[in-house]
Amino acid sequence: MNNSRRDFLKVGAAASAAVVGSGTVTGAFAKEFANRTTKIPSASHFGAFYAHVRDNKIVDITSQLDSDANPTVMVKALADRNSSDSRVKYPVVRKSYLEGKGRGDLRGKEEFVRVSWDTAIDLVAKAIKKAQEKGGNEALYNASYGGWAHPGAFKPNALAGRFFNQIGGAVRTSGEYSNGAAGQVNPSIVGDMEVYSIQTAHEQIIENTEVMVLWGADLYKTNRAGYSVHNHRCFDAYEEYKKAGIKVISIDPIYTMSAQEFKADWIKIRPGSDVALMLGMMNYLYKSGKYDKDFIEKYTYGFDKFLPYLLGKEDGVEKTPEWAEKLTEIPAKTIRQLADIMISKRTFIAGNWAMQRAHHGEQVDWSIITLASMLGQVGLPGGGFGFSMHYEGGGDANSGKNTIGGMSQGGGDKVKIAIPASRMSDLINKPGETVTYKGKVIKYPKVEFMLSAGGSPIGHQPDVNELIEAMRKLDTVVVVEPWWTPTAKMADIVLPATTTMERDDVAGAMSYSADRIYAMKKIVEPRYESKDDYEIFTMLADKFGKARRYSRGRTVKQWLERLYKRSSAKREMGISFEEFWKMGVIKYDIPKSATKFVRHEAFRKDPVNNALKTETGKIQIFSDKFASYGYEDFKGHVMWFEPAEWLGNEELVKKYPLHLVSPHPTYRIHSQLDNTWVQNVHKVQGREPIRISPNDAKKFGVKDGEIVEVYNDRGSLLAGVVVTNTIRDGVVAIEEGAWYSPEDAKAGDSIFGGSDQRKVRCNSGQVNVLTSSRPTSQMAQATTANTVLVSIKKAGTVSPNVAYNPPKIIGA
Ligand SMILES: Nc1nc2c(c(=O)[nH]1)N[C@H]1C(S)=C(S)[C@@H](COP(=O)(O)OP(=O)(O)OC[C@H]3O[C@@H](n4cnc5c(=O)[nH]c(N)nc54)[C@H](O)[C@@H]3O)O[C@H]1N2
Ligand SMILES: Nc1nc2c(c(=O)[nH]1)N[C@H]1C(S)=C(S)[C@@H](COP(=O)(O)OP(=O)(O)OC[C@H]3O[C@@H](n4cnc5c(=O)[nH]c(N)nc54)[C@H](O)[C@@H]3O)O[C@H]1N2
Ligand SMILES: [Mo]
Repeated sequence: MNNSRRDFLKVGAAASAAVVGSGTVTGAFAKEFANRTTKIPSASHFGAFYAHVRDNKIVDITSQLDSDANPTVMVKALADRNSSDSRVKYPVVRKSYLEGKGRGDLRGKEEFVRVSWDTAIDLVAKAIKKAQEKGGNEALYNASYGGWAHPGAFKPNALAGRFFNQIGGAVRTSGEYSNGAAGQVNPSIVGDMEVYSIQTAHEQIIENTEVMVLWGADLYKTNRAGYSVHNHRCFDAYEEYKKAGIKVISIDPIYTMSAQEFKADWIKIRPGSDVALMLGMMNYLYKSGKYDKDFIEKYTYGFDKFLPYLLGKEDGVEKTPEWAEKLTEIPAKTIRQLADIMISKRTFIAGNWAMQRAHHGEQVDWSIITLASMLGQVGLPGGGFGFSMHYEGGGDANSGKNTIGGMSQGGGDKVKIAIPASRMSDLINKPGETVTYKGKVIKYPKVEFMLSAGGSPIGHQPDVNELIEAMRKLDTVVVVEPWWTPTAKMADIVLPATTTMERDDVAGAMSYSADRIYAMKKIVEPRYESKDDYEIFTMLADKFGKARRYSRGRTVKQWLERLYKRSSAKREMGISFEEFWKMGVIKYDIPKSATKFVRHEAFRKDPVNNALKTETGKIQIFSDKFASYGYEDFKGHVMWFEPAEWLGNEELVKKYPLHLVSPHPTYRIHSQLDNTWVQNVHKVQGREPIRISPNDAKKFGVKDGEIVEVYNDRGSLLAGVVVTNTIRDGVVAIEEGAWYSPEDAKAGDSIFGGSDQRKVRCNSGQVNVLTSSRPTSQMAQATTANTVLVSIKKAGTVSPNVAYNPPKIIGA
């Protein structure tokens, strides 16, 4: 083994150290700067950083280079965001709501009135009690999704959940937007969600992998930010992938950042057709006798029950490469070649999550697992599959130590209704109706009260026009936010939260490497009247006589110390909390043995003692349990189901000829940072870019740099054209997360106008006005944000985009 491969992590560290010490002139500037500012350590999803502060102002942000190997520009925008004009300054209440008139129909359209904290908290508590009287706790909906607000221990969604649990619970969500289809079925297929599991170590890939198939995985882009605090070390590893000469094949409608970096071969798949491609490959592998019969025999169950389908004996349609060519538009010859390369070389399939955020998304990982089983390399170093290489530095070796956890939601939830994430509009619109979910049936209760903290439903929910109309039916909507996001604008009561820069917190990182604990120290004083999420929910709990139970009488510092107690730093290394807080960061070594980790190796070595937690202990190519559910659109084995919207739908394509995908943003986390200067790097005339191929641009008569209207039956938006060869013909891409703002938002402020929600164009390019809330299937009921057809045309006259303006506030 060559040294540079083995030692790449060390090399990465040395390279960043060199940056710190370089240059005498810059050194002098740094010294002068240091004399005038205080340097305070903190951490974010974008990386660990120091804030340089003078007179309660953040004058610069620099990265903690020994914890962030390859910083991105996004971390710099955090200062701007903190002091942005789009901060929520005071508690406010929508005018008619405050006047006791309700008028939920005016949500998002009406000005707010500044009130005191007492009044605001009182009104929230009253609304909760009113809803409880009407429908019990089932009338309360805790819409605090996800935990993407920040990487600290005091996550707003956990704090909200903790509050509701103290008062008997609320309706919650189950599963995710991220991987709500695959994550719900994988455990029954391979005994683990796989989407959040430690991946085969980079070192094993570098040493052993000959072919890396990026099946929609954009490693370079989605690893720019992390759920905890991204260390960006994977980019050093990827350099070693390149040096090791790994052949990279990218199967994606976009020639992604990663494809470009790796100079990958590009398979320009039609969105939504990957399962057909895989079935074509599997059919070929079977008929040519090239597949790994021993692996199938020893490690899988039910191949014989899948074969009749693959060979067309069940439905009269054999899933040949020619059959797959028609669906995928990938030549049958290429399909065979792809299968041949993968069976003859040590091949690693890096799956993604976007493919399963699509109609019948449940089939995607299952097909990859079935294909990988036929290839027979599961559990071999550098072979098999991984569904998280693109996430949280997947491939990072694990320290084997404990970092630090977050605040728990505690017990007390008596509601027991968790609706699948992404069913939120249905929840509001369809009380009394039922929904199937993983073999069970859930009845939607009638919700009256909705609270969101630490997430942005008007950002994340598909078919956002449907959600806006649904939210207007509720009795009360409460949003806890530091910024005037479109979700805050849709509230009756907005409670201004401090940011992580305005209070103390801690973060463990990363999910897979588990080798850092960061102090997230208070950097500046809270802006205006904002309060910490913890304080806000303690105040609310107090209205129900539960403040003591909520807080256990502990201050934030006391909680942090308590959470820290369980870390290896305290338990094994004996570092006191005070020492940690003074140092600002704790680093654990990664043992050499961890770099040998190969996913599923234990199962491969001993499938009896290390049986998978599945029905048979083996990989379920067929699942009797799944078959027993009797669903129309999800059966006992992998199948090709035609998506409701895709380029293969000849009728629909006449009206809406382009497939729209909405990848995760390169310069944001979802909607976060959309209100900062860093967006100038990519926005076009202040709107979200739409990527389109040169052929399509010509066909639709649109030019690079101009604003166009993108539309379908669900809505329309304005986006800025980027003509590029890096997207396949027939496909356009708009990244998710632009702040919704209808074109008729009043000039001077940004209160939504628009009597007909579906007709008003979104002026900033929020892609979810176009996506559909159709579920993946009766099984997982997950989001299908990538199953969308649209058309585009010239925009005509446009007005300024006021998405980032606060609304009009009376008395402020
Ligand atoms: N079309 C389309 N839609 C998608 C997706 C897609 O691929 N395509 N992806 C989906 C996926 S996978 C996800 S995970 C979701 C993400 O959806 P969200 O989780 O809603 O995304 P964020 O915009 O990160 O929301 C975090 C919110 O927390 C707020 N916040 C930050 N700090 C604090 C704090 O200290 N206190 C409080 N109270 N709030 C704070 C931020 O301002 C922001 O509004 O989007 C989903 N939506
Ligand atoms: N910078 C940044 N990083 C992030 C996030 C962020 O907001 N910003 N969000 C984080 C979160 S919450 C999540 S869930 C993950 C998301 O991780 P992913 O879901 O994997 O990421 P996406 O960017 O949505 O999609 C990746 C690729 O899938 C391709 N794709 C779309 N449809 C198809 C299809 O039908 N077939 C194939 N083969 N490819 C398709 C897209 O073109 C895109 O290039 O990213 C995480 N990382
Ligand atoms: Mo996600």
